[in-house]
Amino acid sequence: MKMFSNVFWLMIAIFVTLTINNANSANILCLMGTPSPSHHIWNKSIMRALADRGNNLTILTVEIERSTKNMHFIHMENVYDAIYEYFSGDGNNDLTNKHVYKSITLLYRFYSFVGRQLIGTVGAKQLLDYPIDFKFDAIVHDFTQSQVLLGFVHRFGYPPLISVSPYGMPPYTYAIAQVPSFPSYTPHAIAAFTNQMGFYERVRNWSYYFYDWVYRRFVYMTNENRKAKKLFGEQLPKLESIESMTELVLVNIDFSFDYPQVLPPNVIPVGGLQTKRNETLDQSVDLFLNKSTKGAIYFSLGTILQTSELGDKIQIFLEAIKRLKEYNFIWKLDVADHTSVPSNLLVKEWLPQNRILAHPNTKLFITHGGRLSVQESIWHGVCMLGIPFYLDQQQNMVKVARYGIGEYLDFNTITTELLVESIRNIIESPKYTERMKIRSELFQYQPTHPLDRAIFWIEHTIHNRGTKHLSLTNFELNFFQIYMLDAIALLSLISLVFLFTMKRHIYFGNKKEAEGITTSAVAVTDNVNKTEKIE
Ligand SMILES: *[C@@H]1O[C@H](CO)[C@@H](O)[C@H](O)[C@H]1NC(C)=O
Ligand SMILES: *[C@@H]1O[C@H](CO)[C@@H](O)[C@H](O)[C@H]1NC(C)=O
Ligand SMILES: *[C@@H]1O[C@H](CO)[C@@H](O)[C@H](O)[C@H]1NC(C)=O
Ligand SMILES: *[C@@H]1O[C@H](CO)[C@@H](O)[C@H](O)[C@H]1NC(C)=O
Ligand SMILES: CC(=O)N[C@H]1CO[C@H](CO)[C@@H](O)[C@@H]1O
Repeated sequence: MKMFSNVFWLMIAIFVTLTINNANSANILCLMGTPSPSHHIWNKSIMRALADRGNNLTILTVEIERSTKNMHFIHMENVYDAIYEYFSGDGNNDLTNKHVYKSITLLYRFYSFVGRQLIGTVGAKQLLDYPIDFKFDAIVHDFTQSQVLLGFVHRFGYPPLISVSPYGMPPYTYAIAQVPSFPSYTPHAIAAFTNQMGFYERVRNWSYYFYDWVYRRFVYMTNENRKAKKLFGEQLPKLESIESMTELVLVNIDFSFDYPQVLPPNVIPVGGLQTKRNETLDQSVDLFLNKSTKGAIYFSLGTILQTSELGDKIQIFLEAIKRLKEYNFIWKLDVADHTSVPSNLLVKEWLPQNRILAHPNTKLFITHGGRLSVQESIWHGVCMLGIPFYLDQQQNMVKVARYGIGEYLDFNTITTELLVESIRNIIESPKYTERMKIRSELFQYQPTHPLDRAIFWIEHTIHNRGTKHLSLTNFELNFFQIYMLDAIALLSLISLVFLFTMKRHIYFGNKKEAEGITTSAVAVTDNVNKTEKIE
């Protein structure tokens, strides 16, 4: 009998474990169409964590990755090649443009170009040819761009849609989650404003948002719809209506660095989730970091910029490094010729950035000011010297300088003297480090790590499939309704009418006293006259 009950309980336990495992393992489709290796790092953190928890991931991506047990990659081929060609053309596509309207236009043109590449790939066709009854429990879409891929939401019968963006919180997040947008508080990502804007800047910022909205809605999305229909068929609903079905939006912001703003309950800030990624630090690199007595400086201009774009300026950097003998430099650089590097410099094509920034001897990060880099730097409390190139990098560095946790230089006017002086200044004056410590604590002092939060909310959404109980887009409101402009207009009208009649009423009262004189104006003068007469 004892034996029997043991077996019984064992079977119950096995049964329960199996069911729990089942509940945990969902089939998730990830649509990752943004060609940017740094984005890759960000969403890979999410995808790896989801896979580790037993979910089965199908990942449509432009990156080349080897599939593992729970991560099945479908590669959209040759997208990077096409992009390099696109940018190496006549310079018309150059995203380093400083003019905001032009930058916004160029960015959407670029997105559109990428969209065209994506739908032509074998990878996209392969996913399209999945068995007709293949079921996904959720779709995770990188909504930074690649709106054409939203056709897959329709193709797979509308499982819950989860939108993620490593690119902070793009202005078009409002389009998918009806985020109340107050351009008065939140400068456009590309504009180098701070959040305390004067009247003129507010007007300009507002016009950036408006331009962004008009361009996206009437040019970009129209094109994307046309492309998507080519791949998914004419019966595909509008991509705008598909994207607004989003149940959950994970945005790469954190208020320790990003300006505070109002968010609907289904828009979750998970900024900095990539800081939890698992990297291995070479022993030689570790040793090099340890060797310098005064500290090490990490130098990386991101994953997109090619060394060739630095041109002759590379000498300026090398000279500065030579002069700063007391520090060891580690430079992430995709160049093979390491012959003429100074002895205090280590050059590598790839480096585990997160680990290096976490190293106790790292004193400064010379960065292009990309969002992910800035976040990692703050998380690990390393001050920054920025050399911003394009897109949001400028704004990020303006913010860094404003918070007093670093400085930035203009690449075009950079000199060895400037570099040496700025580096010394930041490392040697304690105020930068002190303020950075405060920011870093603000960032880290959270109930959960941002990655755990992201995973929690994804699983929460899959679990409560289809309830959309956190989503403001349950109510279809237009711009005027959201900002109550219609109500304000009506109330203003009523108030005006009321004031007007009140005025008449007052005059009417006078009129009575004035014994039947018709126009109030006359009545008033008349009254005055009368008073005078009486006196
Ligand atoms: C992560 O996102 C980036 C940008 O959206 C994308 O290019 C990349 O393919 C994604 N990573 C994976 C593993 O799919
Ligand atoms: C996991 O995903 C792969 C790739 O989409 C698919 O072939 C496989 O059938 C899935 N496994 C389960 C158990 O659904
Ligand atoms: C990190 O990587 C190491 C070595 O690759 C591995 O042993 C460890 O389990 C990993 N940790 C996590 C949390 O994935
Ligand atoms: C470098 O220093 C750190 C702590 O300061 C230590 O944990 C690590 O083992 C050292 N690495 C080497 C290769 O000496
Ligand atoms: C306060 C602020 O950031 N002002 C900026 C407004 O925009 C112009 C042009 O983009 C900048 O030059 C100002 O610095």
